[in-house]
Amino acid sequence: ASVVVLAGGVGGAKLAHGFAQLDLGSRLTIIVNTADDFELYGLTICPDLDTVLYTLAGIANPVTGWGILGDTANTLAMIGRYGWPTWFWLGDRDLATHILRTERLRQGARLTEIAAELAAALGVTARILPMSDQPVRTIVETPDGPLPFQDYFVRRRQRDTVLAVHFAGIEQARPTPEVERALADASVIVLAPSNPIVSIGPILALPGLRDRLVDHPAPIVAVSPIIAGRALKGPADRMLASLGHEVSPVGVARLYQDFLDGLVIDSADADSAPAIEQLGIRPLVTDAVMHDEADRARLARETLAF
Ligand code: GDP
Ligand code: FO1
Ligand code: CA
Repeated sequence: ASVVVLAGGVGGAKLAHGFAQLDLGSRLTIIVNTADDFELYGLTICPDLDTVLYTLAGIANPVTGWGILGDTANTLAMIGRYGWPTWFWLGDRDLATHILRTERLRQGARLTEIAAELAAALGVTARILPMSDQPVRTIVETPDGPLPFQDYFVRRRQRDTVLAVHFAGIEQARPTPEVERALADASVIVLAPSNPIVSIGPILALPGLRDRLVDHPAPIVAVSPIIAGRALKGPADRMLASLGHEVSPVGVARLYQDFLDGLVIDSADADSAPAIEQLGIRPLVTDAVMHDEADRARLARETLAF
């Protein structure tokens, strides 16, 4: 089987790591959101790509889910001494990734090639594909005006009410040839339990991509990031609510209704199963919380079997 996982950062990386433990080798492809990417100190930073990379390489910080285990922040401290803003925590080792990525982009390499080089160097056999080689940037509309995604998420700590979300550059962006080929060859497509609006949303918004899923012959299964009316981490629950969606697996199912065959939900949401079936989507009720590495592999295995 060739498995394609669509993912954002921390939540997506956890399930992707579960699939990586199933020994699929290069038959596992993870298509990663790049709309969180941004530029800081002249460097191109790709948080979701790096989160997936570090998680699969086994060097992710287990507490935050992002960044590198045991990283230090001497560079950032010096940047602060120069009086520059330091609200985005960049570790010294993590900075190596951003420096080399930025240099390779300057040389004319595609983000896809760079992701492959970094993954190979860290011994990752799964294919980590940016959703696009063209820049897409999430903009969050708030009562105080539009905010670039990381300003909303990190600098302002997701405190602003989200009135709307749009993806700057999405009309000019394209799924990469590698993404197109992976989707065409997929025998199963999994939507990781990532934020439906700002992690999965940009991938689905790429021109033509959603239609590919609607027409796809393979089963398409999602894992709900919403459990018992809440996101396990981050603003997905508040974001869904303020954008007028039901904060439940049923609300998630509705967002993917036009192409989704199955939805994995937590036992805490077993009462949502009939409403999901009513939408023409098969529910699988199981333990959808990934506490440790064994949970990740178990959830991946159950999702694949489903
Ligand atoms: P980000 O890019 O770092 O914000 O991460 P993602 O968008 O990939 O994932 C965020 C989502 O992951 C949140 O909405 C969480 O509810 C969800 N999440 C995190 N851990 C788990 C888990 O163990 N199980 C499930 N089902 N969802 C999870
Ligand atoms: N998230 C934070 O909440 N605070 C940070 O300072 C922060 C730094 C950071 C550095 C590198 C990286 O790859 C990710 C980082 N993240 C940080 C996580 C990331 O920006 C967000 O989790 C996602 O983009 C939100 O979807
Ligand atoms: Ca993200």
